[in-house]
Amino acid sequence: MDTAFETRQEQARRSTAELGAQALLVTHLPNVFYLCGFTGSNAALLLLPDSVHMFTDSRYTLQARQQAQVSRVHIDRRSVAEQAGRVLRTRKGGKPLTVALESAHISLQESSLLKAAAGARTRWKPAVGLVEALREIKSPAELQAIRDAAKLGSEVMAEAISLIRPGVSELDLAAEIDYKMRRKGASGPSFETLVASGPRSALIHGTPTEKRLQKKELVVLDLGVILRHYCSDLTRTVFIGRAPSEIKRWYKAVEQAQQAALETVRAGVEAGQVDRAARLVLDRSRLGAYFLHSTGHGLGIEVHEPPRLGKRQKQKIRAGSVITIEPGIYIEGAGGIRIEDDVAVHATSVEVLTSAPRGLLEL
Ligand SMILES: [Mn+2]
Repeated sequence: MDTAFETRQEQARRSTAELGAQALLVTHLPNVFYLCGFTGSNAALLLLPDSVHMFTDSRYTLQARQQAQVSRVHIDRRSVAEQAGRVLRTRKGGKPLTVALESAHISLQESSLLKAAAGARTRWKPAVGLVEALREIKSPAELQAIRDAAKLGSEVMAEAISLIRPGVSELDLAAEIDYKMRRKGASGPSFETLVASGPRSALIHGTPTEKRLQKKELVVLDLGVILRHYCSDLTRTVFIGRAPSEIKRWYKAVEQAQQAALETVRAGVEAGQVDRAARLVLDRSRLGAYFLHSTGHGLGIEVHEPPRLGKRQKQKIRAGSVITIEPGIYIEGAGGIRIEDDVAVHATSVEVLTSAPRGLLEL
């Protein structure tokens, strides 16, 4: 077995024991991938004290054999939860077993099937964020994948900005962005590419429409790529034409808020402190009321994963984590401005992974 997966499975067993359980049922696909390398769209992983079982269906017979670093792959028509329940029911030994279950990642129906199939000899304990906590600390290979994804995303951003001109539709621009990332080797976008122009830029998740870009408008581009299974996430805001002084003032405030957060983030600092550093700058510019989301989030196999950089988050930023720093303001009728970069937090330093220019671009 690949030692990276062996190590992760051992760590997951340790966290499971700390929870007071002897086994872990993993139903969140990014966690299945993290623990055994399988990338199929239907799977569950059962980590028992001395074996690891993965459940999927016949579409993945060959792929599971190639990818899954487990003791045994089960291919069956039944749902993966039911399959896991049956393995638990038929296991040897008479003692009851407590199984930690990813309760945030199983449907009510699957959960009923699982519990019925496992029978009374199995007890259940909710496990929330157990594997995610392990995923927070990236290995050198994981960090390199995110670094490369961030570099690729930055290149795509530079090319996308060069395509901005009046008359181009948001959908056209988004399609070019997605095409370019694939041509550069990405397996796809890490989330639906956002292009939002004019008043639409005030929509925090402004999915592209047929609206055409016009002179004297803000344009927010938010894009991310998946490369070797790891995500990047990058946002830039540009103005078409010479920006009025009010837009310049707003932009400067967001830029300074991001700078303040970047100067605050380091290993051991409370996540909330990073958020508050950005918020304080916007509050002082009387723009705090327009900053409607948290300052950032973890980045890895998923584009949004722990830690969350919200104002009340007491959790400490850990060395080895990769996070986004992305303050923004959204003013109804006028538009929105967001600047987002990805950073890797090392023991004694912080590395900015994205490289597109941060200042206001007036095109
Ligand atoms: Mn983001």
